[in-house]
Amino acid sequence: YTTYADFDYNTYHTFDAHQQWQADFAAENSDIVNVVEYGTSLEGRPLNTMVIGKGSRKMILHGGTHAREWINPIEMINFSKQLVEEYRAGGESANYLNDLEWHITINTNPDGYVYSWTNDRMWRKTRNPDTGGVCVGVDPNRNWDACWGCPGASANTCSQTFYGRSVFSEVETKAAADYITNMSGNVVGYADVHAYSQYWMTPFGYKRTHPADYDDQMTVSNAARDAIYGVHRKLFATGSIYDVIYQASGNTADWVYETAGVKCSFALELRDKGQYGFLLPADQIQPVKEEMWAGFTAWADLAIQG
Ligand code: ING
Ligand code: ZN
Repeated sequence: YTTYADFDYNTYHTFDAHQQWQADFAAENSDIVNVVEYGTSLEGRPLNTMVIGKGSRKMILHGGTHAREWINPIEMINFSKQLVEEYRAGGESANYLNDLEWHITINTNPDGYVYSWTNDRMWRKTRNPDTGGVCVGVDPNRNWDACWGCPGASANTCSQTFYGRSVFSEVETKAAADYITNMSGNVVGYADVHAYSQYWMTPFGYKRTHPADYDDQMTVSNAARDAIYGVHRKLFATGSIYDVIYQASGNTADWVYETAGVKCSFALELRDKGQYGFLLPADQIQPVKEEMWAGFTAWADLAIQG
């Protein structure tokens, strides 16, 4: 990391660089950006989130849940930066910060992300060694209290979808859940941002049944899909996690919908469709930024309207 002014938004960065960028971004924009610490990872790294904007309706974005999905954290950075730039420009898009308050976490799983840089580029899970089995790490997207341990997750510690020794065994998932629970109402939107496959998905993942709010969720999903498609003609599939991918129990989006009561809770999968997969070339960071700005703001437009 050199300086904030020299930060390269079109390449991938280490966790420490993300943290330094975030601190500088907040310092440069202290009227509208705050960093809130909500916990500490198992290996002692900060769990923190940027709080951006001054509206009463709150939107939450989680990046970096799975370590190897490097596109997600850098797009949280790019989206946050653009929100503030548009606010400063003072046009119509300034309303994304006037009318909403965004809680954006760059890396919800810092230990995993660091490990994907230092040891194993394909690492997905947390780095918890206390699994009760031979392998390290719990899938943070199977560890939540949403039919935890049901079909669609694994009891095998070596599995990529190992659900953990107990529900919320991971300090990273427990701290994130507590943070959401403690947010004083008015959370109108949530997205857990993953890669890859190009999906904009609703609950549920743990069961085939659609949520009571499915029609409203699909209105948002399809608006976002159409907006994304309009930018670079990348087609995102919409529907429930169960219908679009497979049964996945204990996942974050289901818990945020069912337990935290956030009506528009989504799970996204960014580019691509598998050509590069987790190793998405850095020259796609900019086009992904452009199309996800369109998708997120199509959603925000509906959230502002209520
Ligand atoms: N795939 C997701 C996984 O955790 C998913 C699919 C996303 C399931 C969101 C449930 C909720 O298996 C990746 N690539 O992470
Ligand atoms: Zn993922």
